[in-house]
Amino acid sequence: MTPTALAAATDTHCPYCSLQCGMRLVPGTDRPAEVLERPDFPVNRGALCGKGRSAPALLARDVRLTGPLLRDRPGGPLRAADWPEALDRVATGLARTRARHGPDAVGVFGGGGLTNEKAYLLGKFARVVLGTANIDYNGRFCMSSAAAAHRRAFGLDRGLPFPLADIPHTGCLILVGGNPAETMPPAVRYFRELRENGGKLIVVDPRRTRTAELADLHLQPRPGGDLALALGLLHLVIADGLVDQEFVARRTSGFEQARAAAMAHWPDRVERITGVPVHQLREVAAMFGRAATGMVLTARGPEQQSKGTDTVGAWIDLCLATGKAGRPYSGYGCLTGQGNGQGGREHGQKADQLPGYRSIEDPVAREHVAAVWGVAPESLPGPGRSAYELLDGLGRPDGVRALLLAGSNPAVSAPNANHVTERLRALDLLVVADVVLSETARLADVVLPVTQWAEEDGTTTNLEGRVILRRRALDPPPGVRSELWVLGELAARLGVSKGFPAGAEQVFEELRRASAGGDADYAGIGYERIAAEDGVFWPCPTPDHPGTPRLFLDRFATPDGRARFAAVTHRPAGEEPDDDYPLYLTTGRVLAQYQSGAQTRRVAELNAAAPGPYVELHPRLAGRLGIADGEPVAVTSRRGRAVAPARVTDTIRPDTVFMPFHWAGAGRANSLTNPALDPVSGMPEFKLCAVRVEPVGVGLVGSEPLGSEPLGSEVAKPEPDR
Ligand SMILES: Nc1nc2c(c(=O)[nH]1)N[C@H]1C(S)=C(S)[C@@H](COP(=O)(O)OP(=O)(O)OC[C@H]3O[C@@H](n4cnc5c(=O)[nH]c(N)nc54)[C@H](O)[C@@H]3O)O[C@H]1N2
Ligand SMILES: Nc1nc2c(c(=O)[nH]1)N[C@H]1C(S)=C(S)[C@@H](COP(=O)(O)OP(=O)(O)OC[C@H]3O[C@@H](n4cnc5c(=O)[nH]c(N)nc54)[C@H](O)[C@@H]3O)O[C@H]1N2
Ligand code: SF4
Ligand SMILES: [Mo]
Repeated sequence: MTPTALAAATDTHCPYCSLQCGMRLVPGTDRPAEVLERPDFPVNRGALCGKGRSAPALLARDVRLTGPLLRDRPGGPLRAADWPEALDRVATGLARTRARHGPDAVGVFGGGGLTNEKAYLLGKFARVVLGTANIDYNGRFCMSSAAAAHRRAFGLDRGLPFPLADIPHTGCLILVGGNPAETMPPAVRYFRELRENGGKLIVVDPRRTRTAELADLHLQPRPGGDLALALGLLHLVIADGLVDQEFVARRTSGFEQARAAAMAHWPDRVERITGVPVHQLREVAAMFGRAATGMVLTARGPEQQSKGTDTVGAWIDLCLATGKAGRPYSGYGCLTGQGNGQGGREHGQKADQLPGYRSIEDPVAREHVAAVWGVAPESLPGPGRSAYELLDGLGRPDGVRALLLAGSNPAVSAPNANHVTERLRALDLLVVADVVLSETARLADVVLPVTQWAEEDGTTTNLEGRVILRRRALDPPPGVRSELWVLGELAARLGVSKGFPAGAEQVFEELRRASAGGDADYAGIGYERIAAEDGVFWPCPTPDHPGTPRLFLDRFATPDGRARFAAVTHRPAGEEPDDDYPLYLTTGRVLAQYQSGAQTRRVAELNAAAPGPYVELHPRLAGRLGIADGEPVAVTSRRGRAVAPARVTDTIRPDTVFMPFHWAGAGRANSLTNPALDPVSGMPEFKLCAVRVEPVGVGLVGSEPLGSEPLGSEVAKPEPDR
């Protein structure tokens, strides 16, 4: 049986990445819905990747949760329950923990895939109903270093300060640690058009990716080399007289300190640190420094490091020194990742934040938001722990003991995942709201099945800062509820009967007021307007304001209007290779799988395209280790071990191995990763740790421990359709 589809075609957006490609859904024949192109939507102009095209498979009942699940005793099986029982159990459990251990012993973990409405209400629920400081979300693992650097330099964090459509018009673009050919395929068009227009594209990646293949020049540094690389380029543009003195004097502050720091990063030294030859450094410095306009874009490569914030700061410095910011077709930008990776970081599911990208420590912000929420400013908690710190503390005397988790699957996606799984198991109460029975949901005491993308209205904010509208296209299965409704029911059971409406537009109307006057000001944005205008760029303070596709053209968002240089210097990673663990491991994505794989591993055609984990290694390394292509290899770090087939390829550096992180079990990359945190952003070091690689005798594979997932047998069949 398929869900009831509304008769007409519905214009909406993809459930996955931050491009939020426009698509049209129509009732399906052998699927709940069919996807049609929507050529009129400007971001993707009809193009979709295979994930977007196959997304309706997620709506089928055989892959998803259709009713609440409960565990009656620790270690017992999950069984079907009805909503009143499940909600009572959650409310009682949260209240009991709060009464025994205080409000901060109750925690919330959200996700950057949640709509603005869900993220906003989750933040309000944590602060108003639970009174806890401890709410954070998976965006901490995503773009938090770029966000921190953005705020430090420009006083404001919006991933891209310009629309993607500006990219083809810049003179020289350096893309640092991003692989959009696999992670945002429809966006590749903008990079191709840039080259067709005569602009230069430079890609920085330890692997020669499909994206690097498109570039005029590919720099292939060691993982973690990005900070030194940026400083080396800054050194060269200064030495070669390519600094835009007039721009630096008029629109920036702090250049002298940054210059002094860069001078310690002379070309030979940078070559030694990064492995990038001096002649390439000179070539890039000249190309970028001499171009009339230029952009630097970073993605997770340089950001997911324990020095991610400083690294992004150094790349911003390069833009500022050469006058390539705050001007048309120039600037620094971050390619945000998740479907609502931008909006999800603005409206209060972050530990230190209130809606509108306000600081929870700012008395004026507290007063404004408290007034919208009808509570006393003093009742709002202060800042809580960042994502990994929160997970690391689960079940400990001073940590969170009851956790409500929505929109993330940390048992697969968190760093040091063996340890995180152990902490999740140590909780007194774990409540997971999800669409599918993810690896994390399998660990839960209560699983709440929620509506997804095509089944509900809601807004997301794409990587450009464009607020867009997803329209409900079909009815969810009867046992499934929106988390807006769930939060309202829980609030009522916990004594707060007002302020948690189940209607998305009603929540958005309140979000508009809560964000008014903040950095991310949505006050002038309404559902009808979004639909009429193909999205509206924030800040947009009033209904007659046109929105802001381009930021910083007149001034930066700092108090004095000047962009701030970051005076930073190279430092090693949290862990560097040594005799015991002689290789770098880096991790990332493949085209056909998404994130922890909770959704895409349930889609047959995506699984066919990317069936399982693998370890990419260079032929020279493979030869030295006696490993043949396709043979199982064991990768060991100080934290754990993973086993997956070798993929031998000369596209990777010989000192580095790569694993995608989309799978659970023996091939889980995060069994290995290092939770060394960036001191400013709290970002863990997903992009490098030290490992040892060995062949595994074929006979031994079956006896490998299955990582986090011995639980399948414990889970009773989900409740049948009602
Ligand atoms: N198919 C697919 N698309 C996705 C996602 C997905 O899971 N699957 N997820 C979405 C999300 S949430 C995000 S955040 C984005 C991520 O989008 P990207 O940042 O493009 O993806 P990654 O593969 O994580 O990393 C990009 C590149 O960084 C390189 N890299 C590794 N270490 C380093 C380093 O030290 N320095 C440099 N310069 N580069 C390095 C890797 O080799 C990789 O090619 O993708 C979004 N789109
Ligand atoms: N080694 C390594 N690890 C990484 C990374 C890396 O590059 N390397 N990248 C990191 C990055 S950038 C990210 S963004 C994270 C992502 O990793 P996760 O946070 O695990 O993200 P997803 O796998 O997208 O999990 C989202 C979950 O929410 C569910 N879901 C979908 N829609 C809804 C909804 O509306 N409501 C609710 N309640 N649930 C919903 C999905 O079914 C899924 O189970 O992984 C991080 N981990
Ligand atoms: S690029 Fe991203 S938004 Fe577009 S179809 Fe693919 S996953 Fe969806
Ligand atoms: Mo991400």
